[in-house]
Amino acid sequence: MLIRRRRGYEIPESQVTPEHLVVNRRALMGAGAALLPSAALAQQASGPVPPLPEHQRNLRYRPEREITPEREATTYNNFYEFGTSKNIVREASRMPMRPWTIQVDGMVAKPATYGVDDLIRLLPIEERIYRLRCVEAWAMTVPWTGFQLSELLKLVEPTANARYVSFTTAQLPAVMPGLRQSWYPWPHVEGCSIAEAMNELTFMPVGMYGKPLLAQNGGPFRVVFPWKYGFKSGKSVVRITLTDRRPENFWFKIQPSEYGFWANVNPEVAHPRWSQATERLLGSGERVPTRIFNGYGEFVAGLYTNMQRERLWA
Ligand SMILES: Nc1nc2c(c(=O)[nH]1)N[C@H]1C(S)=C(S)[C@@H](COP(=O)(O)O)O[C@H]1N2
Ligand SMILES: [Mo]
Repeated sequence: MLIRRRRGYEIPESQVTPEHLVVNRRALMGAGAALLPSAALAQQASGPVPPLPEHQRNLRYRPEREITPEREATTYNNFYEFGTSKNIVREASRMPMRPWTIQVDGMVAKPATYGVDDLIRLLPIEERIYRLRCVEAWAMTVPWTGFQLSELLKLVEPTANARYVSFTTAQLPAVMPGLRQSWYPWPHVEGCSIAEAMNELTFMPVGMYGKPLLAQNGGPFRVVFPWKYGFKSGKSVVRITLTDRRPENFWFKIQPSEYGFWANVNPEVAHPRWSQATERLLGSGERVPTRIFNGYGEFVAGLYTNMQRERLWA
């Protein structure tokens, strides 16, 4: 069912993936000595993670690319709480995944705290294959299992004054060595407008490749906005808050000139330090053209009409 085709523009991988922040990398090296070796971190017990219930693939969201090999998607990760390298699997594997609760609060009629397994039981889960485009210009195509955020929001009933949704991710100092890098504005908070949250594409994965979501990919529960740069897709979410104020997101606080609130993918708007015209596919290493809204314009372009004065692209 996957569409496989050869592309005329295939070129050998030659470009090194740029890093988010040259400045902070330097700061990091200076502070490296202050980091404890991970073996010294307290280990925490995790309850068992049940397998995912039976579910179907939703064919409405066409990958238009080969699925990234599972091994690549689960071993090349961006998760600063565990470290700034792309190789954080070992650190992430120490994160306790059960019990895991998600608090949904703010401007809602029925605030609630759910166990992740309760949500998996309560809401219709399905598989969707989405492309994910990191602002650093690498990309992957992943079969996520989860539910639409709009289904969860229906349970809590947002009030009429709710205009934004913020996602707060886990802050577990005992297992997250990255939190000791105190110049980062922890916890990782991301946000979107209520219209974006209600859009059918906004997805809350609890699984990947048919299995429960691994810690390094944001297990047990994350958000994915496939039309935005990857930094908007917060991992290991513990709280979802409806608000009337635009949330200040993590990367915006670090470098507002490079990482805006909307952060929609656009090949024609370069990052201040590199082009966004093409992207490197994890696995094959192939370089392919980037598409506006990461190829999801038919679903989301309408969200941004009459917003020309906003900085929509990154
Ligand atoms: N909590 C948290 N969420 C995060 C990040 C992070 O460092 N911390 N990195 C983001 C970035 S920059 C990207 S590209 C994606 C990467 O997701 P992946 O490792 O599953 O590919 O997660 C996003 N979510
Ligand atoms: Mo990213």
